[in-house]
Amino acid sequence: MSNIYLPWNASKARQRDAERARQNRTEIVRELSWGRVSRRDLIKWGLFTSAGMLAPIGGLNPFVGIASARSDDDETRTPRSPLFGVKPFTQPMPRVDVLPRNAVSSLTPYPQAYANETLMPVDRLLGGGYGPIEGRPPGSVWAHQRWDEFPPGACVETTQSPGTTNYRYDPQVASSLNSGIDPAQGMPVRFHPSLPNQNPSSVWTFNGTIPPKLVQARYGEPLLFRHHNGLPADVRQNGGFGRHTISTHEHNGHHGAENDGFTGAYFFPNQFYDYHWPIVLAGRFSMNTGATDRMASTPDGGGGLINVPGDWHETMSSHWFHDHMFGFTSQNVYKGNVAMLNIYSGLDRGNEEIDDGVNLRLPSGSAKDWGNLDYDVNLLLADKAMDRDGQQYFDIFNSEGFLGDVMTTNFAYNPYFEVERRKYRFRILNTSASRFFKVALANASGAAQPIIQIANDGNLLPAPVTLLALDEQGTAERYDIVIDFSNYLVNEKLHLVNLCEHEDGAMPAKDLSMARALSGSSPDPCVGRFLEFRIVREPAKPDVSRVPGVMIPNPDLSQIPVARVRTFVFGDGADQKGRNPITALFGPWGISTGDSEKLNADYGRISAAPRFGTREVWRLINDGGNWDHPIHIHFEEGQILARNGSAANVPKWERGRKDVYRLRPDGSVTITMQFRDWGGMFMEHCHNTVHEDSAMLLRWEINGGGEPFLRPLPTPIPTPQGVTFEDPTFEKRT
Ligand SMILES: [Cu+2]
Repeated sequence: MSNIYLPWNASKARQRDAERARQNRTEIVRELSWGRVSRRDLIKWGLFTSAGMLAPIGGLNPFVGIASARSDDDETRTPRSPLFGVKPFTQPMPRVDVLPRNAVSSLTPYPQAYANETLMPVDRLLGGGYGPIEGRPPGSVWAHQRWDEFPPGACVETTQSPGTTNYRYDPQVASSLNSGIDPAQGMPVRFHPSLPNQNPSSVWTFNGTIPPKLVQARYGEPLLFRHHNGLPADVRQNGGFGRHTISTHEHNGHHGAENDGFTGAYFFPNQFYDYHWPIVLAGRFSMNTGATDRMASTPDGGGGLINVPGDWHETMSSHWFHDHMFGFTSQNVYKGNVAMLNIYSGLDRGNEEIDDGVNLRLPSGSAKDWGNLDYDVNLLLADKAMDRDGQQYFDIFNSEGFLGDVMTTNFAYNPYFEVERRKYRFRILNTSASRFFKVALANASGAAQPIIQIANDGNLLPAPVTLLALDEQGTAERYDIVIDFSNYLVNEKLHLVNLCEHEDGAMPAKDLSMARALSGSSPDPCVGRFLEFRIVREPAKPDVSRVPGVMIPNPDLSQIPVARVRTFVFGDGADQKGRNPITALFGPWGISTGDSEKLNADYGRISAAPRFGTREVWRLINDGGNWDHPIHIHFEEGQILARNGSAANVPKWERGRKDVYRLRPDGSVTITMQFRDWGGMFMEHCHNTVHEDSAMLLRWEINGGGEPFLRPLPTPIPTPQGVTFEDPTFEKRT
């Protein structure tokens, strides 16, 4: 298959045809986002074939333009996004915007264990009448687990909003560490100062602003995350994509399911949802319960440590949170519902000076007791696409995935970042809808330079790994790296380079050599240099940070029996048995549990129910060679036991804990997890968000045997006037 983007030098006629086809496709996305057609309709009309391509259609559907516009290969291609003459590396990269942590007493109304069912008038566009102010499902099942035991020690309050200029940008670092950006200047929503400002309806983000947000949290200090939905009540005020209902997933938070952002527990405009993130080590209620192990600890705010219960080998660091709205995750995340969460601990406290025998002293800074960001930089990567007017848009090329042609870091098109001549930590997150990256570091002459990978997903590795290129990085994966700029000279420039070439959204087409990626010959516009490092000065203070040879060894599971082995097969040609249009999705993609047929997502159906307190082995199998799937399992960290059946195939950088598992074409991954501490309904799905929305998702539930969790849990059916419940269905032996 040819590349989905037309080359720049395509003829005017080809560009015109492709533009017309693009507009027709965006019309489909719009109708879908407004709820005027369903995915089921699109399938019925033949818009998806089993191969996932847009197909010619008959007279049944309202999109009359499509059939005539589709005549050859160009019709599935798209015109390049206009860059209005903007050159790369001409704008500074903004550091992430830190959301303020406030006293819980600042919240009105005060948060509570059970959902707040106080009634308010509902907008007539949402059916009128009255509905609860909090969108969390009511009752005991959705009450915060162990609320009295874990009263929140801080809160973060934010509102999902249409795009607006940021007058409260707080990077928590001096301007000299933020490439000279003056946060008081006000930052409009745009990919570059010379690109058009985005319309409020084109971008929806936390507080409606850019740069992307960061929340800082620490173990032992439960956080209350109050998320307001400030999106338009009119579902059509969305710029043609994105749904105004949201559910916020703290990606691999070890929290009760009521705080996980379950795909069916979404809330409506004008409502809020209180997410309670207790931030405890896994094993909190079964290991080190007396908190006697100093390695399991958290910064006390004054240079010391407070011990916390649980297994310190489960300490996590780089998280993120994003929308998980059923069927609309790809659109909403792409639109801007994405932020990062750095979790600090005694081991990884974000202070490089404190020398207490626990602190790993990773590059960060030293002014504050914990959470210094001076030399600890969050990088959110995403490929974007713009329409003729320069407005962000979303397209269904096909159900294999969505590719943008404009590379962004922290929402900025190919920026530069000024650094000192010392070590930096970068927390790289892939927030693309479908695209994989493969990141390498090039010096001025184009030679690959060493990168030290220290973490994979939320977890510091047992030992650092030095690489000349990182592995392919799927959507939602986080790779934390250290770059030592002291190996270079002041005034030198280096670049992060993407080596991974796509032809479509299904999987990487190939990984290029550095020379090939830098040559400009790739038809994929997102290949090549995307972030420029400018070494501007010697460090302000001597660099005392370290990258220790031993970081976090894996939890020892050798004494824990395997209660059950399960198999999940990910592929196409799936069926939908569910009849409820609220809980059932349609699409080519699905998951089977072992030898059963593949099923489309139905969040009312329970496909697995591991027993509380046990350990299981899960085999994740990709049954096709023409696509890859980055599979995310919520709630519990896993260890990879084997790739394609062999432990020897597990690379060094995957020998820690993970929460996203790239299966690779025709590949399989065997993992092991324990199910501990909290209960409720969770998910397992492909994190190619287009696959996820095309029904590659299932619900699993922790079977508490009646205590302390109800079983099976009722399925929430949200409405603006309140959440109702239905009995779940089951897939054979769960
Ligand atoms: Cu997938």
